Amino acid sequence: MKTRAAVAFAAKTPLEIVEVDLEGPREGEVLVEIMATGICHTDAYTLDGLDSEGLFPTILGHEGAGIVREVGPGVTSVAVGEHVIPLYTPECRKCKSCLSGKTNLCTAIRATQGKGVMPDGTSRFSYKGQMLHHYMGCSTFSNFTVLPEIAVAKLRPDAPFDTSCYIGCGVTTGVGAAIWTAGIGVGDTVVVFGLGGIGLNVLQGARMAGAGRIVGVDINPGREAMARQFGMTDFVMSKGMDNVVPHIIELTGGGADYSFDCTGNTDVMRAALECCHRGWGKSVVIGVAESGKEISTRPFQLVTGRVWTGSAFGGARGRTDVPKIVDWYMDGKVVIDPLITHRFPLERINEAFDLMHRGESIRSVVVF
Ligand code: NAD
Ligand code: AHE
Ligand code: ZN
Repeated sequence: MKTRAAVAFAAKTPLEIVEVDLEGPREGEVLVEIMATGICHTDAYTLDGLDSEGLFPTILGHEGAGIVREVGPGVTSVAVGEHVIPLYTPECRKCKSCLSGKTNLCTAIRATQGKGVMPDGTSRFSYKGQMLHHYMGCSTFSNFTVLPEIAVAKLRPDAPFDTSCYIGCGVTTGVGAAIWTAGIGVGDTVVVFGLGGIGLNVLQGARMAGAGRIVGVDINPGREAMARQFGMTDFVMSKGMDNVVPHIIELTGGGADYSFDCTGNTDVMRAALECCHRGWGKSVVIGVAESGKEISTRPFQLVTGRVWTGSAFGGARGRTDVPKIVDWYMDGKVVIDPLITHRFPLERINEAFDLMHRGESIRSVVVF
C-alpha cells in the first residue's frame, strides 16, 4: 500500500512529506493506522545526527496512537479495529529480561530495532525502490506503520488519540521514573533538572507519590508557570549560575532524596547526582546524551552513599503498565491536556521541531 509519511532522508535536514510504499504485516506483525503522534526530544536528537544508532533514510516518531487495520499470520493478542499505542519498549513476556521481573527492558527484538528493521531483518517501508529504515521499532511519523504484536499496548476506545499518544513516551517515562524507577515516597524531597515534556511528567509523578518539596531547575524561565501547575514547589533558574549544586543543597536542607536529569546534558547529570543527600540520595538519568559523551563524578560521591541509576520508558512494562496509565489519565489522576501545547497536520511537522528547539512548546502533536 501507499502511505503518507515524513521522511528523514539525512541527518540535519528537514523532514520531507512524501508517499511511501508500505508492505503489509508478516507473521506476528500488525498494520496500524496512526491517528496522532507526539514529537519527543529523542526524535530531534536522532534527526540532529547525535544518536550513535541513528540510521538514514528513516521514518522517525515513537510516541503514537492508532487503530489496528490488519493482522499478520499467527497474531493472537490483538484484533482488527482495536486501538493501540506502539511500544518502543516491547513486552514479549518470554525473554530472560521479561521473565526476571527485574526490568522492563525486553530483549526479544532490541537488536533488529537498533538496526532499523523488523524482527525478520527486513524493512516494510520503501520510497522509489529505496529501503527506508524503521525507527525505534515504531515509525509513527507515517500515517500507517507495521509493528510486531509484542510492541503494541491496548488503548481503551474512549481515550482520545491526540492526547493519549503522549503516553507512548513522555508521560510514561516521566511518571514511571518517579513512581517505579525511583519509588518516591510520601514527604520526600525531589529535584528535577529540565522541565520540558519529560521533566513536567516527573513532577506530576512526584506529586502523585506524595513528595514534599519538589524543586524544578531549568535554563528557560518560561517553564516556571507550567511546572508550578504540575507540582513544583520551588523553581531554580540555572542559566548563568556558576554551580547550582551548593544552592540546591542549601535549599533542600542537605540534598535531595531523589533527583532526575531530564536534559540529556552530561554536566547536568553530574549536578543532579551531586545535589543528592549524603548517605542515601538517588539520582535517575532519563536524558539521552549525544554520541560520544560520558558522565563523571568524584567516586567519593558514591562512597558516601549517593546512588546513580537510569530509567528507560519509566521502567514501565509496555503491555502491562501502559493501559494502567491510560486509565489514570481517563480518571483524572494523570494530567495530559495542558502539556499538548501545539497540534499540526503532518505537512507542518518541521514547525514542531523548530518550536521545540526554541523552547516554545512542551509537546507538539501531529494529528493525521
Ligand atoms: P524538552 O526539549 O521538552 O525539554 C528539555 C528541557 O531541558 C527544556 O525545558 C530545556 O530548557 C531544559 N534544559 C536544557 N538544558 C538545560 C540545562 N543545562 N539545565 C537545566 N535545564 C536545561 O525535551 P524532552 O522531550 O523533555 O526530553 C528530555 C530528555 O529526555 C531528552 O534527552 C530526551 O532524549 C530524553 N528522553 C529519555 C527517555 C527515556 O526513556 N530515558 C524518554 C523520553 C525522552
Ligand atoms: N540510541 C541511543 C539510546 C537512546 C535511548 O537511550 N533511548 C531510550 C528511549 S528515549 C525515548 O524518547 C531507551 O529506551 N533506551 C533503552 C534502549 O534499549 O534503547 C544510543 O545511545 O545509542
Ligand atoms: Zn521519546
